[in-house]
Amino acid sequence: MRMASRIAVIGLALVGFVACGPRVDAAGRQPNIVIIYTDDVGYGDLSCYGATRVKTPHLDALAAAGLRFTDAHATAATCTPSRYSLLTGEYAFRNPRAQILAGDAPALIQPGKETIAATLQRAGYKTAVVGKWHLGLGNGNVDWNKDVKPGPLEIGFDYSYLMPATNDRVPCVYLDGHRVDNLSPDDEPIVVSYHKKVGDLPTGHSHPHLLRYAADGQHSGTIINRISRIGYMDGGESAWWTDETMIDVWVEKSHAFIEANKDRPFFLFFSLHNIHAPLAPHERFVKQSEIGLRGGSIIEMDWAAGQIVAKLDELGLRENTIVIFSSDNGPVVTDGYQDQVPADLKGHRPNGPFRGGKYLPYEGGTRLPLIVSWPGRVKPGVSDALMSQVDLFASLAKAGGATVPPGAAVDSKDMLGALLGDTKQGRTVIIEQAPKVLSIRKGHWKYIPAGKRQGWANNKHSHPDDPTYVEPVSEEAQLYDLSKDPGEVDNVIAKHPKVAAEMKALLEKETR
Ligand code: NG6
Ligand code: CA
Repeated sequence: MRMASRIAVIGLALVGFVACGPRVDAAGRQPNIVIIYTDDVGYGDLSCYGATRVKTPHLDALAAAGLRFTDAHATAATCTPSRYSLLTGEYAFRNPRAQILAGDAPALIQPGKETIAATLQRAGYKTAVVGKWHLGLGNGNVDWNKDVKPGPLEIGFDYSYLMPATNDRVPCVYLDGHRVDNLSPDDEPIVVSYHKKVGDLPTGHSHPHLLRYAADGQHSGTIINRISRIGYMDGGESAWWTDETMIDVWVEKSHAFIEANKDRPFFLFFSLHNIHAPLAPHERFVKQSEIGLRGGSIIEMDWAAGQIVAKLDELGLRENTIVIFSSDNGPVVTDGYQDQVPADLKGHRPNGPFRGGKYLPYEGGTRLPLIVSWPGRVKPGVSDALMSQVDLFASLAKAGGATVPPGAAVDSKDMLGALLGDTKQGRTVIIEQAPKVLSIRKGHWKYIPAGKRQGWANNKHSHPDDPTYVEPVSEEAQLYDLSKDPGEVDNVIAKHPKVAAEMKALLEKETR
């Protein structure tokens, strides 16, 4: 064979390998996988998604070098259900316990239930979760002074360093594996209750003058770091977190995990507390914000994402690492604290062009940023494929050369082709879960069934000028044509009764 044609043949073989061969690089390695998962970040909160009042240069760079999705969804408009779906590949509405959990709730994903971490672990990955958990721990009656289990280590993670629930819930301590980190023998024992006050620590109810900002009744439990939380705790003072330095802790733990595993495939679930209330970003980020604390938390989150990418670059791992950025549910402007956020927005629209946000059945509740970067593999661009986080399980398993065991991840479809930009064809149908209502998308149609209460009540304290606020207008069924009306203002159900009937039947079939 002549040299030129031999090169052509090798070239063609390489193209074929990249397009449809195993998901390994030229050296035969499985790609590392990093999911950067944020809390309550909306579609409009990143500058690469149109924000102008706040800049997210690190995520913009990730998007410019990768794929940016415009119709990608969390499975739910709240945290625990979305996280459950992401990790198990199962729609959360199938599990009645998969609702926003208290900070002392038992483990929602019990040992034996398959997770994406376990699947990748069996395929040779080292696996870690760093950051927010909010999927329950233990089996009820957790003693926070002893081993707290089962938790992530029992369902496929080799390493975990966690905030047990949310930043607005006790216990306000870090959990390193099974143990509360930094606990001192001199500390009073940690006690946690969601039913009654325990110990003598001041609460938002009894000592409102100690607070940096006022809170609603629900968020007026124990005060830690001048912020009152949901629930009550006592003891463990050496172990209390400081909200302002939490980001540095997460980044440091993630860096250490990446460094320790740089020579083998790893999966890191980097689960940020940003930008969930209470907002307490570090002063160095607040200083950069034009739109107050919420902007500061976005800038902090962007910095943290940049730190992970920089570590991959530094170690020469970037080419062979899939980095995925997304959020667990849509944005909320007032979520328990009087932190000046509504007044500080200055025209910023956390939900971009969409209606509603967190807790709501509208697109703002689940349509979120999704960025996928894999420099060795993904061609930069923008994709309008309809995507759901429930499919990350099957897709990433495939990318990592792992096998999904039979009966696991029942709702997860292999969407790797769409995720990597080989095709613009995503799902045809997704379910969007808001508290008390399941809606359905098929192509450009969106159907919200009639219902008593469609989940609006949770943002009733919101400011009427809040762009994510939705009047609890209608208990009627709603049909929207998103191709003409992405903002879901024009209910066209009367004009399209046949489409509505089909969507209703499909919703019932898919959620049975
Ligand atoms: C709600 C809390 C809200 C927030 C949410 C969880 C009240 C009135 N509201 O119950 O403040 O903590 O739970 O947010 O308590 S999530 O992003 O983790 O789903
Ligand atoms: Ca959330």
